[in-house]
Order: sequence, then C-alpha cells, then structure tokens
Amino acid sequence: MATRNYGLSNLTAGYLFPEIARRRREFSAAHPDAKIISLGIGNTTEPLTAHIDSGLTEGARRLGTASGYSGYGDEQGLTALRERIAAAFYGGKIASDEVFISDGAKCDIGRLQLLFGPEVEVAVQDPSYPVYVDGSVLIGAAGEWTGSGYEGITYLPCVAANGYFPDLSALPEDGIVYFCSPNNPTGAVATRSQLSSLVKAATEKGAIIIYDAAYAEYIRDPALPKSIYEIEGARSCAIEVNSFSKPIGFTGVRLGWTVVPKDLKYSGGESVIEDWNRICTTVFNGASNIAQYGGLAALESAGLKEMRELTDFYLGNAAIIRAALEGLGIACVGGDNAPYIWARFPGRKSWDVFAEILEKCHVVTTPGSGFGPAGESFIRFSAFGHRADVEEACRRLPALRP
Ligand code: PGU
Repeated sequence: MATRNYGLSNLTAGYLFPEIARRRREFSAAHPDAKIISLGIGNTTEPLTAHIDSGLTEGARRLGTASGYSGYGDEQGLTALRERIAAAFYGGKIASDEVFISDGAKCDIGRLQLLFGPEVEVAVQDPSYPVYVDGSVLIGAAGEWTGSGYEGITYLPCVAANGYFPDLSALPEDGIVYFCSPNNPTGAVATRSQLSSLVKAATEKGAIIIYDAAYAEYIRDPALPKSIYEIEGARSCAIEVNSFSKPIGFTGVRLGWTVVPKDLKYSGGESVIEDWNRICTTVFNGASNIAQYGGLAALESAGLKEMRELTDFYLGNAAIIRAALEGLGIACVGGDNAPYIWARFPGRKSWDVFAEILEKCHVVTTPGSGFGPAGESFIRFSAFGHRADVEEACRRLPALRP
C-alpha cells in the first residue's frame, strides 16, 4: 500500500472552518428551532454588483459563440487583466508580467510553498490565517507539534502590548515570513514605518516575505499602505498575494493574483519568478476565463466604484458589531480598516466562549485559538453578513452577560 504523506498525519486537527461548521451542524441538530446566524467564516453574502455581474455574464455568453470561444488560456492569466491589476493597484511599481492570475489567494498560498520545500524556516504572525501554518505542515516544513505550536515554526506574537506588530528580531535567517495586513484575524493594519522595518529585517536576514493583502481594499485610513511594494526595497524581498474574493464577493467565483518581482532571488541567486512561472505552468492551468472577464469589469471605473460601495457596506456591519461588543464592556480591536473584529475574553478559553455564544445567542463565531497560540481568549467576529442578520446577532449579544 502507498504510505501516507507524513505532513497529513502531522496536522493536529481538521482545518479550522470545517470544524466550526461541524459544531454548528451538531448544535443545529440538537436545537432544530434555533435561527443560527453566522459571523464565523469570512464568507461574502451580498449579491454581485451590477457592472461586475455583467462582465461575468457577458464573458460566459461569449463562450457560446464561434468567434468568442476560448479554451485553455495562458497559465499566467489574460494579458489585459494583468495590465489592469498592475495599473490599478501598483502604480508603476510592478510590471504586468510580474502579475500571475490565480483561482484565489488560498490556492496560491498552497502552491507558493512548493517554491521553498520542506527545509525552509517559516515564521508567521501569531495569530494569523491558519493556512500559512497548516500548509507548512503539509509540505513537511513545520516540524513536530509540541502541544502549543509546531517546533519548526517561528511564531511572532502580535498582541495588544506590541500594537499587534511583531518583534522582528526572531525572524529566521534565509527563511520565509508570512505577513497579512490588514491582518486576519486581528484587523490590525501595519503602518508604513512598521512595513519598512519588516522589509529592512527581511533584507538583513535574507528572508522572503509572503505578503497577504487579501483585505487591502478595506483600508480606509489613507496613511496606511495597501501593498508591500509601497515600501522601498520590497521588490527584492517580497511576494504579494491578493484576491477578488473579499472586495467584490468572488469567494465562489474564484479569482486572485500573486505578484513575484523580477528582482527577487533565492539565497543561491536563482530567480524566483522563473520558478513561479514553472509551477504555474506545471500544476496550475490558469484561472477560469469567465472569472477573469468579471475581474476585468471590476477594474473599470464602474467596477471600482462598486468595489468601494460593497466594502463600505461590510465595514458598516463591522462598526455595528464593534459598537455592540464595546457596549457590553468587551474590549475589541479591528473593524475600522478590516472586516473582522477581534474581541477579548480574559481568562477564558476561546472554544468555551465560542460554545457559549452559540448556545446563548445562536451566533457562530471563530475561536481565536484557531489562529495560533496568541489567539487564545479571543473571538473573531466576521462582518460578512446581511445587515438584518448582523443587527439581529447584535440584539442577541447581551445574553452573554453573566
Ligand atoms: N488570505 C486571507 C488572509 C484570508 O483570510 C482568506 C480567506 C484568503 C486568503 C482566501 O482567499 P481566496 O482568494 O478566497 O482563496 N479567509 C476566510 C475564509 C476561510 C478560508 O479557509 O479561506 C476566513 O474566514 O478567514
């Protein structure tokens, strides 16, 4: 019999979000009348906006014509979309042939790990999106589970005491560091000077930054950077991953992109972009052409306006949730430049608070410990939801009072 990939058996539990869904189903089965509201997984809820929808439907219709049909396309994506992304988000800092279109940020995060292999040293913000650690475990780069984390992963605590920005002195030599801003789950956005210190530390240590900007379009403070490439020196130490999921509701449509600058080299001097091109052409066959037509529409002026309105809507939800929590005396951060609120329940276990909120309020949340050891005693509230559901969930939250 074929043997199992050790990385799979080395995972400590199921992936966080299916586990939450399982607990929700269990509760639902025991309480069939409960009207459960999900503020758990960050999944978009509002319909596609008109202009972007017309880009998608027009793209699909074109496939039904002799002149408009297309099959496999360039694995790197439509040239027009690569050009539009370079122009809309990177203001001259990135060339269109450094933009690789994908079927989403999560899928690219998985494939990016192929660049580095099992020997690479990995650092993550703690807490952070669980795919960085779980993906590292899968490729055998995480070492053994110690009971509170993986021995081969450098956890960089991002907590109130350090303003949710890590101490970078622990960054491993010649390793990789996953950095997400706005951060999932804390909602913290790194400032320009903080990102400059990250680029400086990575350059000094020979580390490559994998910068996840999936929530960049939620940034409202104009002083905060939306891309790592706004920082001098980032072209030679950073890869950036991004997505259409959260800004335009393409969580189900599936479309994202990754930027790999030509200046980026491994410690041995080899070109990273050439390897990324090799990976994309070998184990990826390009993003859906229909999705890419939707992406093109999103980056026209009408689409960009819709993107702003949609992200404003979810940020409106975030403000409602944060006000409700603070009204109950629960300390929280986030929600102003990100669609997540990070709420603190001192002295409690995250999964216990998760269970209490589900039982008393019939609201699904995400336990902070699922994002790393420093997430213990926190709960993440997602702002993705219909307005009426968010308001109803907030009306129920006072049941949490002891
Ligand atoms: N990057 C970050 C930081 C994310 O939070 C998410 C989704 C993604 C990437 C995924 O982007 P795609 O382009 O759609 O692949 N995070 C959600 C959904 C959970 C999940 O497993 O992806 C969340 O609730 O954290």
